[in-house]
Parts: sequence; structure tokens; C-alpha cells
Amino acid sequence: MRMMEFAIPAALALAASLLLVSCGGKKGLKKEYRMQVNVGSSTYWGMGAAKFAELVRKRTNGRINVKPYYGSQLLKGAQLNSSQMVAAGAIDCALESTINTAPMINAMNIFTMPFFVNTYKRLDRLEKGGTGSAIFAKMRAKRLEPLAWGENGFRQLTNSKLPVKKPEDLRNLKIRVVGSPIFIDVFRALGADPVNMNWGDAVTALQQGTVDGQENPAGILLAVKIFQYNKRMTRWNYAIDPLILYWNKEQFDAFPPDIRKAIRKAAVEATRYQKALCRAGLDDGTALKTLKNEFGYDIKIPDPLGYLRSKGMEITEINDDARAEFKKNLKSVTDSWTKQLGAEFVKNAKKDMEE
Ligand code: X2X
Repeated sequence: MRMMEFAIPAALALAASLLLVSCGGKKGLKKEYRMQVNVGSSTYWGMGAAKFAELVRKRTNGRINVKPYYGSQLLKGAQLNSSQMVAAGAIDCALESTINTAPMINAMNIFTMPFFVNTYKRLDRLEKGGTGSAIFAKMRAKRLEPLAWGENGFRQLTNSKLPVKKPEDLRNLKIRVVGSPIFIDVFRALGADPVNMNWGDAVTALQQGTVDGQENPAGILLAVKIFQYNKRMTRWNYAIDPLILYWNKEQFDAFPPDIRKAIRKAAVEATRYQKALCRAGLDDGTALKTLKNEFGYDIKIPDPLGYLRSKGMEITEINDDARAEFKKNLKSVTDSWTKQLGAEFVKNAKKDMEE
């Protein structure tokens, strides 16, 4: 009888300690939390991921060790699979573009609706408003915990053939796009020849000249030295892709409250830095000030457009007439995507941006 009284709690204690070990040791924490990032470490996006890892380590006193895996290594390059992998718990967290997460959360295509967002101010309002919260709620329902908005940036067209000033100039240009349906729709409507491929393969395709051009924001183009392959850029701000820092929801919810709080704080701070990197020299001067005053960081390329010009790029700015012309050609795409996203959702997004 005595033996039994002793044996049961001892067995329970042993079982409990084995459970802890199987969960990865002390307090069930893992040695490493793997983070998916589609692009390389030298992009502003990649630098934001490194900042997050650094801040999480600092704010949790080394208890949480996030390791970014760049270039979609964890996905073998298949950039559109990030959200599925994080939701399934095969990857712990991600700093990912809304474009790459859109196959799971259709509402994220709102940022890629052609000539819809247009300015940083409108984007900020969209993220902070009901649209942003609705997107975050949709993520939670799919087992992703959103922690903060980051940014890739306004996407600009580059090519090796001619300055693109109007829709006709795009005719028959072979343009690499992400394999997300809205991109194919947009470039087909403009008369181009869109080819979808992962970003990892796109750089090789640009190098080898198997595509004439691509569309990406400055923070990516600087890192891959786009001027080596494409000398023409059209600055048309036709779409933007925010990034979202997200974590597998079940795992995040199971962290003790102090760790959750520390991770959230790190996410907000890291994305503030990351957004400022992407906007530096492209906004009204706020981003450069944020980097210097809040992060003590002197960015290497404070004037990205001037820098690209100094490397021999010709940059075409789109005027209002040209923008109207592009929009006219894209009307069927805008109409069909408004239907796919829901007329009410699109109407509310417009309202968010105007407030
Ligand atoms: O694939 C792209 O074009 C990139 C790098 O911008 C994204 O991941 C959406």
C-alpha cells in the first residue's frame, strides 16, 4: 500500500519529465525556431528578419532562438507554400509577403489590385483600418498568428529592351511574375507575355536573358543588382506587397505570456526598422529619420533611384495620363478581382484608405 502511494506520484513525475524532454527541454522550448524568408539576407526584407531574430533573443534573454532561413530553403524554393507550412507547424514562423501568402488568404490580393493603393499613406491606413484587422482575423482562423506588418514595397517594372511608358510598350515583353493568378491576369491584359516562376529561378532567368524583365520593389532590386541585367525601369507603383510576420498559432498560444509579449514587441520594432529600410529615400524623408534617430542606422543607399541611375538605369516616371491609360487596359482585371475579393470588402478598403 505504502509502495503504491509512493510509486504513482513518482511515475507521474517521470512521465511529466519525459514529456518535457520530448517537447525540447526546459519549459517545452525548442533549441531553434525556424523562420521562412523568401529572399536573401542582404535584401531589406532579409535584414528585417535578422533584426527580429536579434530582438527576440535579447528580449527573451536568450530563451527563444529564431533562425531565419533565407531564399525559401525550407520550401525548396516553392515560395507560395509558406503559409501552409507554418499553419501545419512544419515551420515555426515566417516573414512573408502578402503575395506569397495570398494562395491561402485570398483577401491579401487587395494589395496587388492594379493601381489601387498608390501611396504609403493609403497603405498605412489600409493596414491600420478594418481591412488590416479583417486580414489578421482570417489568418488566425487558418492557424497563423499575425504579429506585425512589414513591407516589401511598391513594385516597379524593369526590362532589358525599351523604356515602358504606355501599355503598348509592354506588348510581347517576356516578364517574370510570381505564380499568383492576379499577376498573370494583369500582365496578359497589358499585352505582355508573363512567365511565372519562383524568385530563386527568376534571378537566373534574368542573368541568362530567358526573360526580358520582372517587377519588384527597390529593396530587392538593389540587392540583386538589377542594373546588371535590366537597364530600364518604369516607376509606376502599380502594386505593393506588405510583409507580415507570423507564427504558427498553436505554438505561439502555448508560449508563456512573458514570451508572447516579448516576441510581439520584437516583431513591432523589427518591422518598424524593416519598413523604414524599404521606404528610405522613397517617402517624404520620414524613413531616413526613423532609421537614424530610432535605430542609429545610416543606410548605405539613402537615394535608391539616384543610385540606380548612377549604375546606368533609365527610370521612366508614369504621369497621370499614362496611369489612366494603364488603368483603362486593366479594367476587366479590376472588375473580375473585385468580384473575387467581394465588392463589399473592396468598398471598405477604399473607405479605409480615404479616411
Ligand atoms: O517573388 C517575388 O517577386 C518577391 C521576391 O517579390 C516575392 O516574394 C513576392
